[in-house]
Amino acid sequence: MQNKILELKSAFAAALAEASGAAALENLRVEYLGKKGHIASLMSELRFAEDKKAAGQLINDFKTEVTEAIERAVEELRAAAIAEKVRSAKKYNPTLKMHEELGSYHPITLATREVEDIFISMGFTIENYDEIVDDYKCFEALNIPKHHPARDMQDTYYLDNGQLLKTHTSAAQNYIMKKYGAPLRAIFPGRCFRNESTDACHENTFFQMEGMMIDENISISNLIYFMKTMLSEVFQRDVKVRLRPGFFPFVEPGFELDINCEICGGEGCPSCKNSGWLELCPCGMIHPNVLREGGIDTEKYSGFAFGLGLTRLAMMKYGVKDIRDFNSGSLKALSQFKSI
Ligand code: FA5
Repeated sequence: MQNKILELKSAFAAALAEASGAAALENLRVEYLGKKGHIASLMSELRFAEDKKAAGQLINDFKTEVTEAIERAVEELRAAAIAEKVRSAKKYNPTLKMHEELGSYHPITLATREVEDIFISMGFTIENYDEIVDDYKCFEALNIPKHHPARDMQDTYYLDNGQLLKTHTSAAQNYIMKKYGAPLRAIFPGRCFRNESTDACHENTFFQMEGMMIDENISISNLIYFMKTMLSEVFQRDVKVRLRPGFFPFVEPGFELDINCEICGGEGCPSCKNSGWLELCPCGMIHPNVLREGGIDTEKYSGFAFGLGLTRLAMMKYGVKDIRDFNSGSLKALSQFKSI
């Protein structure tokens, strides 16, 4: 029995050294440890052995040896497979150019820059202003006291501390008047927020660009000149616009400047709420109360202001039918614009 075990041991060692691959190891396991394997037949021969106890011990030791050796070989095989996978995997190369395609500018950015360039060429400065403002800046400084019905048109999102997300870029008028005094020419683009339901031409988050010119002898004809220049430069062609009276507590007189819908050519479509016209750029002569609140001498100075709907301008300029596409994050829509 002892000799037989020794023979099997060296046969196993030789077979193990030869076995390459998982299938060979499994065959070896079955050959030695299986129901009809060598260990099982040694056990069945045990009853004929002279020293059953010692022989039994030897068989058990051999069984443990075989079991552990096969387990080790299987584990080595697995580790070698992983190492090979890692070795042959594509290595990260930090110098490699990862994306062939660069992004594109958002159409609002393009429209903003274009309008900015036009006003810079006419001597305006560009101002930046907060998105979170207080009630005074957004309403009271603009001649809209608490409980004024004009507030109903501009519901917004209020913070716990009483501040609010600005509803219009006019919220910076008072700050800029106080900062520069008169004379001044400034434009200030910005994101605006309104708590209202959305449709093809209304968003709850959109962009406006405010413009203000304050100097001696500023009149409505200056206002109309600047509006016309801006629109003909932006569109580079004649676009139909109409001016009609409009009410805003912070201007007197006030106007609504509408653009003929560029999507339907004025026939009426969802983009213009079937009217053929889109409110684009209300404007007017700055109300003396607002000038005074900004520290401007109303005996000497007058001025005009406008609130251009930048997002709507981008709609009309680029033929975007639904304003909600701008905030959609849809790469299909946005990647059509000029790449960086
Ligand atoms: C105002 O916000 C005034 N502050 C504009 C102004 C400035 C008047 C200076 C006089 C002097 P209004 O609420 O109409 O006005 O908005 C101005 C423009 O912003 C609109 O004509 C439109 O083009 C755009 N706009 C307004 N609400 C939305 C909205 N929900 N979604 C997209 N664009 C909007």
